[in-house]
Amino acid sequence: MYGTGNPDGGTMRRFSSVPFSQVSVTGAFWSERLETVLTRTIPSQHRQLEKFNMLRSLKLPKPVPPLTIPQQTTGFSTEIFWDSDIGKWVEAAAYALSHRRDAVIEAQIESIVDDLEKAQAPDGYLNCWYLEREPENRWTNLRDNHELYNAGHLLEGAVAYFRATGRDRMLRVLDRYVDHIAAVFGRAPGLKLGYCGHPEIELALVKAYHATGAHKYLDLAAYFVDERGAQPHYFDQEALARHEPPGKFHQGTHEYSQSHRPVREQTKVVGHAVRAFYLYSAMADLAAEQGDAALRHTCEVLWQDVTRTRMYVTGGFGPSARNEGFTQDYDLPNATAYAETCASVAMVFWAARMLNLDLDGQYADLLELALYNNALAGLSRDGETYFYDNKLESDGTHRRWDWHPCPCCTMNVARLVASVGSYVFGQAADEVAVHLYGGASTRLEVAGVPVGIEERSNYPWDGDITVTVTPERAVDFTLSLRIPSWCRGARLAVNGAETSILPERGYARLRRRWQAGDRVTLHLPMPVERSYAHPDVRADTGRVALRRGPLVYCAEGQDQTHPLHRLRLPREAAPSARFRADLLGGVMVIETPALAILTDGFSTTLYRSDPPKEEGTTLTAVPYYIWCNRGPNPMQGWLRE
Ligand code: FUB
Ligand code: ZN
Repeated sequence: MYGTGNPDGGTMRRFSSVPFSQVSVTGAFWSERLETVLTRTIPSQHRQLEKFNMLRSLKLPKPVPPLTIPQQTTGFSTEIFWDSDIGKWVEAAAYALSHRRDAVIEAQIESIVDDLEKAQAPDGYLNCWYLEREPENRWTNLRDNHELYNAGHLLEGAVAYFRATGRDRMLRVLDRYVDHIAAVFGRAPGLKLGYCGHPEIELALVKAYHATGAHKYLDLAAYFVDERGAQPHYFDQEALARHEPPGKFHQGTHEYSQSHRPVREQTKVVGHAVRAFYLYSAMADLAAEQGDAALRHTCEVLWQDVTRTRMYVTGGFGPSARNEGFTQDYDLPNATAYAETCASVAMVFWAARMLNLDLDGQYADLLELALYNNALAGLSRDGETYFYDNKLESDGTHRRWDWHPCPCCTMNVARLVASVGSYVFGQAADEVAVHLYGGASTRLEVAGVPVGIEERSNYPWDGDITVTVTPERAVDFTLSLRIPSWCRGARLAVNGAETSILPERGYARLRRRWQAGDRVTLHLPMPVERSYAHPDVRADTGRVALRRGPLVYCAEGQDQTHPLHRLRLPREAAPSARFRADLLGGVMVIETPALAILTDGFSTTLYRSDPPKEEGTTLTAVPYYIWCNRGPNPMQGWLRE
């Protein structure tokens, strides 16, 4: 029934990502994270899905059990999108199977597929919440109730499982569901002009198209993207049909779901952050598949907007808990930062797609930033606890969860790490790009010749990188190595001969006849750098962040000699980096001379006219992604200068 091709019908010249199933992750940093996710995160998540009744929700028992997740004041329970969490777990687990087959995981997925098969209605409809609790209300509230979002995640799980094992039973179930959806939504007479309040299904449909070659998936994705924001507004019509005033809903604005205007007319990144980046990912996909320059241009405009005004230094997005999303330009509070893990995972998806449209280092830079910092912080060292929101400052009360009433981030970070190899290499007809470093190898066909590419390094701890090229026979192609924008003074040599680097938009592009065993060495200096925010970011005025290479650092209270809030970093202090094998499994820490403000003379006095005394001390900073792995404690990402 299904092919495995990767149809490239679009006319827009582009790269494609080399899938992680063709990439061996060999470097210490990512091997450790990957192993943790495969051996601990994915099995423990299955236990949690069981413990919190989520797997049971697929079994549609009668009488209908009470809710596990109580309704919020709005009447909404996050249980309504449990199908999506299960779909995401299947996807992550399928990625684990692509690394190594595992009978237990396969049996767990098969059992989920059994339940989905049984639950599916004769007409193909498959949403366990509605089938069980309110069958009469299908497709009546696309704005809030995640029906198509759930379908999208199940579809992504089915595609991943099919790709990992060749088993297509789940994909067949989802294929029937997609046929049902296509018979309900669209522009033909009698169909509903709807789309989902939470974009997701769009990018899932493009994945299904890639896996099967069936154009119906792409057509439906294009319909959902193109119809979004059209007038009269579907969500308003739908509300009227439910006898509800259209403007009266929990968020009160269609910006929340990026449906406030047609997507091609959008110029500001607004609303819920995860929804935004899933939508833009699908838009970038469609731009590539359909050669749609307008859609691509919109993606570029939105990219500029978010990177210039609405992004945390850690590659986190969406400052506000109220809408889990964006507010105003430069509004980037630290202690209340939402910066949901899912949003950074979604940013990685979007950035990867932009990079395939256009080999421009700005996309890889942000992909790397979001991946190594905000997204990775979402998963603990032991792989079994999580951050949902990623603060940049804590008084010691922010803590990791072992599960969440809305566990979206848990499976999102798992599927990201399990597939991290997909973000390393990009390929065009006669060009191979290395986007990320850290130790990885692949074998692919370039200009008609099988070529092995091996990248070795101890990245992100140091920037000495060796890339070895092994074509089966000599072949001309371009090897493009990313020169990150954070790096100054990069040096490059081919077979020992130093070559000047003239990066084209962030890549050193080496065009030559490659022979087996050719070696490129790249040196990316990684001094500790200070980072200052735009002066209109009120939360960061007078503050400085520390970075080294791709990693952003933070100070945790337990590493300091004085309470963290009493430390400041003089501008002239010279920080240095030191590898600490004894700390957190081995990390590069930053140590810097600092000043501690003393309480001397304040014992019973709250205010006085003499300024407090200060004394010299050392401030220690650890990579942001690893904070809060020794219990909750105070933390600052932006240090007082
Ligand atoms: O609504 C589904 C998911 O749950 C969103 O993507 C997250 O932000 C969380 O609200
Ligand atoms: Zn999330």
